[in-house]
Parts: sequence; structure tokens; C-alpha cells
Amino acid sequence: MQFNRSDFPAGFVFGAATAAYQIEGHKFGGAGATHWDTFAATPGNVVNGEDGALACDHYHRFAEDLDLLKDAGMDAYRFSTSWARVMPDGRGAVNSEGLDYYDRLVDAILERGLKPFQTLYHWELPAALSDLGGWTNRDVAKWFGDFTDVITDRIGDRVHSIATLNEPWCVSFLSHFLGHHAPGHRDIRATARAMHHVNLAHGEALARLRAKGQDNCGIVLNFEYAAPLDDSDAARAGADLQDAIYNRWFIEAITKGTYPQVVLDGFGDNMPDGWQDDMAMISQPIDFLGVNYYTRNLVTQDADAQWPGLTLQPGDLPQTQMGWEIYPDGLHHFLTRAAKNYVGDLPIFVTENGMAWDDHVVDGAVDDPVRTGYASDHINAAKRAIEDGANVQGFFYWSLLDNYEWAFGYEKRFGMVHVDFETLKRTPKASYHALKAALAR
Ligand code: IFM
Repeated sequence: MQFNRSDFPAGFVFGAATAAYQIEGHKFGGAGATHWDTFAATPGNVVNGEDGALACDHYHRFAEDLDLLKDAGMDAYRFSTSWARVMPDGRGAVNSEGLDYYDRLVDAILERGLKPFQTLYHWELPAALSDLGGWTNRDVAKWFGDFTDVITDRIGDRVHSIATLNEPWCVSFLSHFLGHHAPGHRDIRATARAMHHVNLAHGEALARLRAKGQDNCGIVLNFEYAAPLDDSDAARAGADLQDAIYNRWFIEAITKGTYPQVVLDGFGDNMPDGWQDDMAMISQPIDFLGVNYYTRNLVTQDADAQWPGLTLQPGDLPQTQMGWEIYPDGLHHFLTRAAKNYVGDLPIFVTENGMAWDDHVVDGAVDDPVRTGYASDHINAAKRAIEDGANVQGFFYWSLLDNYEWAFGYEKRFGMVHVDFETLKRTPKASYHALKAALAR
């Protein structure tokens, strides 16, 4: 990789990220059903109907996985805590096996000298709460607050930082308007509600964490670069609307207590009554911002089509296995833009960045030069953002392991470590070794 650890400020954190449902093996340890289990069991939603029942069996193999992080010379592990593992019905009864598991996991992270970066929610909503409307029900904020209390009472004394939610755009728009993720709705009213309630849940969780005296609390947002497809007014308007829905809706709510008018206009009467009264709760001060970034899209709009009337396509740069265009300048853009327009000097972490490729083990090794280049170019984009004044304090590669890539099942491989899903054998890829070498320099 074209960087050395010594190019970065002292204390800069290098790590890798994962998420509970994607790696743990949800069938173990008394976890309750989630809306991803039921979504995956419904034909047509997930490639091969695959689910997270076994995944990478991190539940039993986390020690081996944490050793991989340590052996690479990384500083931190970003993981998430499954709501349904801790509270199988989402409310009420607590599963002590689930709490014990996260207790062991955090201790094992610390024993290896790694910093535990916790995310409270990375998408596996308990199915019992989905029955009650899930993210469309305003009560989800309180339910999430109660889960926050339970898990924080157990591990909050040892985690380094806590992010409330991962990628609220996916939790709401992708899952309730586009229908690509659980619960698979395509309904504008459900979307408007979910897009507000996910922010409210962040605010509620933050209030609960503050009441316990927790520091280093923030949120992880995903950003996607939206460029006009061409020089037309339609393309400019389309890129602006896409940026508002995907990027500005969440960061503006959290840091300024406002929503972009262009999206409110589209949602119209579908916003929940009295949403304005929640904005102070949503915009409480955070301690850090997590930025997830992967790609760019070129956008245009058909103003005569039903709102939002957007068409998206990748540009002509090389693409990953996901068909996502590789555009490292976008990471520099969002890091500097976040600092300039939204969070000022607050610490920013790149909490996810990485790529999928059709990797294979050949003679015991996995050669993945495209991933090495991808990671190197994006880490250098983060370095440029620091030089341009953004207070970027860390970079987490997505992901440590090949894992359950949601609607794509196990087909798309994002890991720096290959996982054979028959034997569960881990094989560090060439990119892992390249990162290790750069971190030692
Ligand atoms: O796998 C996901 C992860 O769960 C959230 N961020 C994007 C990754 C790649 O799609």
C-alpha cells in the first residue's frame, strides 16, 4: 500500500469493522428472530434465500478473528451488538447468554490491546418489533432506548466509543422506499416515518447514554457522492435531491436540527405530526462522527415522473464486484465537507470503507490487488483530508471477514480475510498482508 503508519498523526486509529448479524451466527446463544430472518425466508429477497443463521460463526471463533486484527498491527475493532441477541423480543426479557457473549467479546478485544468501537444497532431489528411496525412506529425510539440501557449497563464501562446506529439511510430509505433491505417496504408514508424515527431513536439513545455518563458517543452515517449525469438542469436538480435524501437528511438533522426542504416537499403530509418538536432531541451534541463511504453515482431526474423521479448510474471509472464505481476523491469530499459544514473540529472516523471482489483461494493464498489499491487510495484520500483541515482520527476497513452481504447473501466478498463458507476456514488475503506491512512502517 502506498502509505506508512508514520504518515499519519500519532494516535491515528487503524482498524477493521464488522456487524453482528453478518458474522456471528444468529442461531447460537438464544437470540430472537429478526426481520432479516423473515425477509430472507421470503422468496426473491436474498440471493439463494441465504440468512445469517451461521454466517462466519464469529460467536464461537471471535478469539481467532481478534488475533487476526492484532497480528495485522491494528489498533481497534468496530463491532455491533445485536438487539435480538440481548432482548429476543426487542422488549422485556433479557437473554443473559447474549449479554455474557458481548461481555466475553469486549474483554477479549481489550486483552489484545485493541480499542472496542461499539455500534448499538446494525440492522437486525427483532421480528417482534417489526410486527408492531418497526421503524414506522414512533415507540421504536423508546424501545431502542431501553435496549441501549441494558447493553450499556453490561459493557459500557469497557467500550472505547459507542455509535448509536449504523447507516440510517439504509435503515429507512433503502428498506422502506426502495424495498431492497428488510422489511422490504415500498411505501412513501412508511419511509417518511422511518426516516424521522431513526433519527429520533438516535436522540433517545444518546440521552440514555448521557444519563449514564458515557462519553465518546456518536453516530455512523453513510455518504454517497452524487454528481450530475450531464450539464442539464434536470441532472443538477437530480444530483441535489439525491444528495439531500441520502446525505443531508441525516447529518443536517443531527448537527443542525433541520431537514432539507426539498425532501420535506417530497414527503408532504406523510411526515409524522409534530416532527418539528423532536428536532432538539435529535440534534443533541455528539462526540464524534462516523463516516462510511464506498462510491459515487451519476444522477438525473425526470421532473414529470412520480417523486423523486431519480435515475442513478455509475461513472466510467473501474467498478467493484458490487458494480460500485471506485472514486476515492469522494471520501476526501465528505470528510472535508463534514468538517467545514457540520461538525467543525469534532473527531471524524472513517468507520467503513472497502470493496467486494470475486476472491478465490489458490494454493493457500488469495491475490486481491484491486482491494489493496482501493484501500490504499482511500486511506490516502483520508490523509489529504487531514492535511486540508478535517480532524480525521481513524480508518476502519470494511470488512475484516468475508460475510453475509445482506440481500446479496454470501456471494460478495468484502473481507481482507477470506472465509470458506463450507469449512469456515479463514485465509488472510494479500491486501491483509499489505495493510500489515504499511502499519509496521
Ligand atoms: O455490508 C455493508 C455493511 O453492513 C454496511 N455498510 C456497507 C457494507 C457493504 O455493503
